Amino acid sequence: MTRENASGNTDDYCNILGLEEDSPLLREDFIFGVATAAFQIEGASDVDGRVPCIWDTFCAEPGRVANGDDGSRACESYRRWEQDLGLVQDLGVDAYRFSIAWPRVITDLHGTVNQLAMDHYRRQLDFLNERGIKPFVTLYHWDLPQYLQERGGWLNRDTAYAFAHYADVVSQAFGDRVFSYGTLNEPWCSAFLGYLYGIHAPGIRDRKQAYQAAHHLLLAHGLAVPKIRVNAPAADVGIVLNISPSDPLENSLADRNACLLADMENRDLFLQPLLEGCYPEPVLNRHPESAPLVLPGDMALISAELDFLGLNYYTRNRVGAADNDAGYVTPPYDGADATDMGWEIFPQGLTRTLRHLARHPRTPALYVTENGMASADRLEVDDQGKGVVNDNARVRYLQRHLQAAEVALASGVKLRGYFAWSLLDNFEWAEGYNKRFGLYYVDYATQQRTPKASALALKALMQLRRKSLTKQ
Ligand code: IFM
Repeated sequence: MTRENASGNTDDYCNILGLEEDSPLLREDFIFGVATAAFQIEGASDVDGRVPCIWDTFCAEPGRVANGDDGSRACESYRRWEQDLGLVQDLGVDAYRFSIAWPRVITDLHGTVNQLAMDHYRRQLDFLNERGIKPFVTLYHWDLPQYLQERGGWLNRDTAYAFAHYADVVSQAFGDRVFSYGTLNEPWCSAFLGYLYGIHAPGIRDRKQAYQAAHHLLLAHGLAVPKIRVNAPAADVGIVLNISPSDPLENSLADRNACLLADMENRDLFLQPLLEGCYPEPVLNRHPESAPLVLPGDMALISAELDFLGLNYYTRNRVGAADNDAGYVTPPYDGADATDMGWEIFPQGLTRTLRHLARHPRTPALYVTENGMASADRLEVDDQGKGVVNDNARVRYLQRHLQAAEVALASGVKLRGYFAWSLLDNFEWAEGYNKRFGLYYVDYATQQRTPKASALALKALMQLRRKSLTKQ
């Protein structure tokens, strides 16, 4: 194993992701994949009739995004899609999770469908299906069309109906070409980072608006599910949540109670409506003035049966009691084992969260739909003049989280798959292009992609799995 000088030969990486040949993660039916999102990779923000989205607007506002970066170019993946899907194929994974850009597909308030965009995504789906790679499509990964924001965005109930129309159009056209439809990616981020903390588009800071946005996002999901089921009866339908478990800053009663509050607000405000058709009472009781307007029938729609729940897992939260509006604080992590985002590396939290989810009788099959880390990767040149990126910390991160997933699976959790975030370095929202999460390094000046050690390690793991499966 020549880790110091990545040669690009996957034999050198034979099993550095550390799974034994008989690991349940290496069984044939366990799905490995990589994930991306449209706004983060596509660029081409004004090509083929795409209209602006809230992130185009947000990026144009001074001080919102690091270095004033925007998504107009990103990884140019709209144009280079064939090359990028080739990278997915080369990794040898089973699935590719990517999002469709709503502002490409539906271009105005009347619901007009843009055929050029539909053709583009159909080509991608055909490419994947022809090569036996399962397409996991996310319908909403934060790129709300600006024309809807001008009508109030997620504060306007009509946005939920507009989403259902968009989901109907996409699922009618693509049907079972899609293996799995995820309605929303991380509605917590859309509602809380967008409307409570103001660090994502549309940049608002207001708890009442955040809770209302959360309800309309969940309603959008609930309205879309039956449409997708009719149009794509063989496809799976689900939703993706980001969950970071909470641990007390100090082992005091006050901090332990603060953790309960934090988990209820950040996790249960999204999970409980989906699984039980109601919002967590303690959250509404603490913030009665912020309770969302819920109309009769909404909760039944939101809690319809799902085929899967996706978990995006990165870190845990350290939580302390506070005399503020929320009742708790989550101070930045100051330990040495942090990623480039400043997030603590805490694989045990993945096992814990999967087990927590699995305990609920209505929890459907689970996937880890995102897991990965940002690191300050450097592109180097080896003796043969070849580009190499020794992202050893990421390899170790993936290894530890795969092992944590394996522990959960072995203890009976219905975990069906694992997706690494992300295929490529890309636009990391308010952090712009500063933070690199990719398995492939992107040189943004030349748009050249270089496999990092982590890509070679995943590829080697997929080869090992194929070998052990053919032996059986
Ligand atoms: O890049 C994001 C992604 O869009 C959603 N989940 C978390 C990732 C890392 O921050």
